[in-house]
Amino acid sequence: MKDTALIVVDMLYDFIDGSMACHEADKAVENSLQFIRKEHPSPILFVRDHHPADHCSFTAQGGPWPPHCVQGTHGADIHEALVPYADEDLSFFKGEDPAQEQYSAFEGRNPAGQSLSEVLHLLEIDKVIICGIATEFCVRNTAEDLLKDGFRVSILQDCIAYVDAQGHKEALQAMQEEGIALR
Ligand code: VGL
Ligand code: ZN
Repeated sequence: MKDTALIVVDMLYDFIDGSMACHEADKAVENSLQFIRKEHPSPILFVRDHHPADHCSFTAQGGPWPPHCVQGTHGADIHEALVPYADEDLSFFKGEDPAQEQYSAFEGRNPAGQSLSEVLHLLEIDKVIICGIATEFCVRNTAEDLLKDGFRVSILQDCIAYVDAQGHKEALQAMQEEGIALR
């Protein structure tokens, strides 16, 4: 697969079996691994929710979510089966500002301070495939930002997990209508 990148969104323990365990997360991880082993996508970029303990999206601060993906905790770690594929330079951390919600990977930065868009352009990528968690939030916002930025975007339907079944269905339908391919 040339010129095509795989983007793995928030396959982190809190979204898999932790404080925000999402529906079908185990299946999404397993199927993503199978896809990687079979198709050898390159590069693979990882998006990581990475909150300070007092983040505004947490209920104690009046936000909608339980504490999750707190920096330095197990819940913020990438699933161990995917770790061998994760490169620091290709990992984009989001939600680090305590005062800002960031669902899109476009708002994240790698350790060198580069954005996802910047790195994809440097690597001359024009097609992206997305898997990860959660369909309605980070996956959708990331996919839509990529589309707006001119990438051809597809989502691996069996490799995504979600907060709410209805929300998941509606998000997939909306994304398809916008021109995001489901495969
Ligand atoms: C997400 C809820 C809270 C996501 C992040 O990445 O989809 N959802 N924080
Ligand atoms: Zn979050």
